[in-house]
Amino acid sequence: MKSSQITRRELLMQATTGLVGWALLHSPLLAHAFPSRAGEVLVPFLDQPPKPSSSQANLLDWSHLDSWMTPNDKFFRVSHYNMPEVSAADWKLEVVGMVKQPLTLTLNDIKGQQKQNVISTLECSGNHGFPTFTGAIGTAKWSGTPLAPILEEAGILEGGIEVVFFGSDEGDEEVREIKMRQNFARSLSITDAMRPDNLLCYEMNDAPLPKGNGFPVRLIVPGWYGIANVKWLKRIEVRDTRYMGRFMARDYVTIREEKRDGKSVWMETSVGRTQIKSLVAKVTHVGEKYRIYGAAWGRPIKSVEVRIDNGPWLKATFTLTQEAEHAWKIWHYDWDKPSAVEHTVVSRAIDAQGNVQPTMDDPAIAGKHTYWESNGQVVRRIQIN
Ligand SMILES: Nc1nc2c(c(=O)[nH]1)N[C@H]1C(S)=C(S)[C@@H](COP(=O)(O)O)O[C@H]1N2
Ligand SMILES: [Mo]
Repeated sequence: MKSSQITRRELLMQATTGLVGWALLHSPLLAHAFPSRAGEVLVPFLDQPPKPSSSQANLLDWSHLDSWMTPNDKFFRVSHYNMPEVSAADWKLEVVGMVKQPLTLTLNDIKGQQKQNVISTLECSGNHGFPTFTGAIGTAKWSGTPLAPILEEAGILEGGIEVVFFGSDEGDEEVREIKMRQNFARSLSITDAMRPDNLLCYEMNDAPLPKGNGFPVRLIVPGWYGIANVKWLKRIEVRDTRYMGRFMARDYVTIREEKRDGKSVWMETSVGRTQIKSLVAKVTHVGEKYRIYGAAWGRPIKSVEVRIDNGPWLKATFTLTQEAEHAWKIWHYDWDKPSAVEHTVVSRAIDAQGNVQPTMDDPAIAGKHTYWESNGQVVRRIQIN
């Protein structure tokens, strides 16, 4: 049995039957658990947002983050229309439009293709856009077949510029009094669609995709915000014009006021690639030894810095050394003997090119009039006793 085929349940069974050492060496999941310190006690933030309730999209509770990978039952869900009932036996994926050879693929056809995995973080671009929505993020091992060879097999015709991905879920939309019953859809340019790490994904953390996360097949676009990762996929259509449906051109449009020579230029852009981001997830202590834990993601992260009150920026340490280009990095900073008063703690991520996660008053964030792509630094307040 290959380690990658071991399920979480099997792992838990091995853990309880005394094979913990073996499991630690071989398991992708346990090896990624946070190295917590014995007797560690959580220090609650003073500005703790309302506790995420299960009805609220199964949001991540940052202060209880204890693993690199998010278990399926704890993974957030964001769905704009209904939750479609899709039977695996009847499910078919059409690849149509400007292609030489239209395809109709069954689930078995997809599973019969080359299998590929990616461990990547999925974040809703609305995350941190408003106070009660701060846990729409998770990291999973996604498995499926690469999208590019399927598009190559269909053969994109000269003039095709976009690939539109349709889900099975549907809702009512209205534009200029025109009423439409339509499926959820998003598009990618041919270049973006052909990236080798995009997957037609049918497994999440080695289990079939849960119903709420797109069963039986969803698109996974590593490095892009949640919205691009179309669930309950049913049709892929190559087109010779830009697709301008609700989730490309009306919703999930960032409206930003930029200044050019003192004049406002209003930029409206479709949400796409993830932005650089980090945050302080939790603070714990063992006696006087305090530790700040957090995560950083969105771009290839080079370093993370922490700032306490108005002090200097201090270098954080990466807690886990796993390298996965599109997955969050977990970090910590050891905060020795903090004074027994109220403090602020904040982090900032720095990417490989030296770009720094902006503060909330940076024009990139302050000039943004919509809540999407809210990647500004998150300041937390904490009382040390
Ligand atoms: N078909 C379909 N795909 C969808 C959505 C949807 O409503 N319908 N929501 C999108 C949004 S906004 C996000 S953030 C992610 C969330 O993925 P998850 O529910 O698996 O966490 O799915 C995306 N894919
Ligand atoms: Mo989203």
